[in-house]
Amino acid sequence: VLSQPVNVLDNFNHIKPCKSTSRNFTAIPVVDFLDPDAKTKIVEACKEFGFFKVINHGVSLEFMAKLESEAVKFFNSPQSDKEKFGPPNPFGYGNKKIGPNGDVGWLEYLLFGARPEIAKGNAQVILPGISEILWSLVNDYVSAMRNMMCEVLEMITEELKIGPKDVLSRLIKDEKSDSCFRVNHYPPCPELLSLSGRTLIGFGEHTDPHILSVIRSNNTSGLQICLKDGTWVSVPPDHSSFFFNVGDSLQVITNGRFTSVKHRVLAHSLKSRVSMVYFGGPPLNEKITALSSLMEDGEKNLYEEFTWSEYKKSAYKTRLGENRLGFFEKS
Ligand code: GA4
Repeated sequence: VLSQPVNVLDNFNHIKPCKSTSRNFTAIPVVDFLDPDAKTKIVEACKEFGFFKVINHGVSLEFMAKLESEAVKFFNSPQSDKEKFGPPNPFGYGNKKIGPNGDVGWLEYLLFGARPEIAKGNAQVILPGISEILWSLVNDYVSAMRNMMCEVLEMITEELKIGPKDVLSRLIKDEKSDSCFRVNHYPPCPELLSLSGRTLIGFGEHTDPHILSVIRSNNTSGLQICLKDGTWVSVPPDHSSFFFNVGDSLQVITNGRFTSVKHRVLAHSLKSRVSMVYFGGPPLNEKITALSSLMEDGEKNLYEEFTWSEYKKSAYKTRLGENRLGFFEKS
């Protein structure tokens, strides 16, 4: 069992001693896209963990590495150049500050808007002024992530037998889909070496507000997920695989069958971690509510109906670790 990490940015010079043990959790569900039972495994994983890893996904490591190295170039550029893209409102470059309400983490990042543009068959990435090459790689990467996420959503639909194949994937495919993309850089923190047993928060615990998120990182550890019993477990890094997170919206759409997974990232003492995350979101005016085709006789909605725009507005008023769905739970 992992103990509570200390947020070094708040009190680096007077960290209270805290024992910290970590264990590598080996039972993270792995879904092989070539496995005929992939659908079943995805749904089981979404129910139990809200999290799974995908292998044999068909996206080349070379392609992922290219974007990673272009992102690293950006993060290695002079601070004053990076700051030209910040602070994020909501897109742009951010350093240590997360969101508008005082959250901090040991990271810097780029946030992009990522709307699909079906006609052109690519993603339309919004961050004016960013280098052509980075822009183009992000566009291609976002398209690949959107396609993969649609595949996953269609497998879920089939497995749950909840009507037309695209009942969920259409939300992400929609031209107005409010998706976004983030590249995170967690610098190493060598001070941690002399503070044995202490941990430093890279990105504080939270759930994602969206439908689904898909994350890929380099081979540096740090990502942890919270199990249903409240235990935090480390996710062994794997630069060639993708990790899917169930977001709050999918928890609502499945009326609580799927779990929006709480996760966080801890900083590493010696290695930097680079991660890229695509967040699949619906159009702003889309009503987020339990799918009627999934409800059993007499089953009640766990949540008040809201639009994605209302949920986002509410989310941006919260601190990272807050239970954002709590405001919409029916009493
Ligand atoms: C969490 C998931 C995504 O990274 C994100 C985050 C957003 C931000 O970094 O600006 C938020 C956070 C995230 C949820 C609550 C609000 C908004 C920071 C914050 C405190 C881009 C998103 O959509 O919601």
